[in-house]
Amino acid sequence: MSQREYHIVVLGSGGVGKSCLTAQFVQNVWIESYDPTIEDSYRKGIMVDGRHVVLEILDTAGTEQFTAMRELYMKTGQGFLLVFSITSMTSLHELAELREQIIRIKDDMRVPIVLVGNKSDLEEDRAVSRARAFAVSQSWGGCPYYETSARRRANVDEVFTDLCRQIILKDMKDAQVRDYDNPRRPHRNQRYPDRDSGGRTGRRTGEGSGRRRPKKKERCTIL
Ligand SMILES: Nc1nc2c(ncn2[C@@H]2O[C@H](COP(=O)(O)OP(=O)(O)OP(=O)(O)O)[C@@H](O)[C@H]2O)c(=O)[nH]1
Ligand SMILES: [Mg+2]
Repeated sequence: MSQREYHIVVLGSGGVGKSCLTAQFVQNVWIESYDPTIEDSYRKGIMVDGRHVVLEILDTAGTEQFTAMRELYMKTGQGFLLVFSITSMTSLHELAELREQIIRIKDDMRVPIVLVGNKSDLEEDRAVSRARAFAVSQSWGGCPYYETSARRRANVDEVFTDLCRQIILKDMKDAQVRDYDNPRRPHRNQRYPDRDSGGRTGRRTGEGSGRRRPKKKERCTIL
């Protein structure tokens, strides 16, 4: 079974719990103290739907000063956990700009993103209603919304697994498009590999080739 490696970036304002979530997921530890992050990276292997994948997780600084660095990890990241604290409406608002920046830098509206409302154990200090956060996730193309508690280790595995699942799905769709667009590579579902004498495996276009491909525009509609 092939092993895939995916790059995940954890983003959000300072103090919302990015490092605590990451530490719980990777090391199963709870960190009570607050030590602002500069930048940390972790690796963890997990099983997702029967596949073994390795996650390379970048825990970023909430108080970001180096925009150039941010652009770099937004380019290399394949999936993003956008974290706010349910005790701070400002921390939710600040995510909108980050999301726009991700989409702009990657030039792709379909970037895998999970919206995470952390500190769900602090219900009495809640400043962001579930409905409000869910509405935001819907306005972001229906990305998943989870409430987590790093303190109680609630929904921690779920957010990373969901994001990973989205990345895998996108990877598969992108691979399909590449297969279609690269005439030198046979399509993985090609049914008649021996039909062309001389072992040609490229795309056939002419009348009577026996296999007609949909026009490019139609392919996009399917995806
Ligand atoms: N009650 C509660 N406190 C939390 C939770 N997650 C984090 N905290 C606390 O919030 C503080 C900040 O947590 P961090 O994980 O360091 O926050 P961060 O988002 O990494 O902050 P920066 O590195 O500055 O961007 C710490 O004191 C944590 O103990 C949670 O789920 N519940
Ligand atoms: Mg941190």
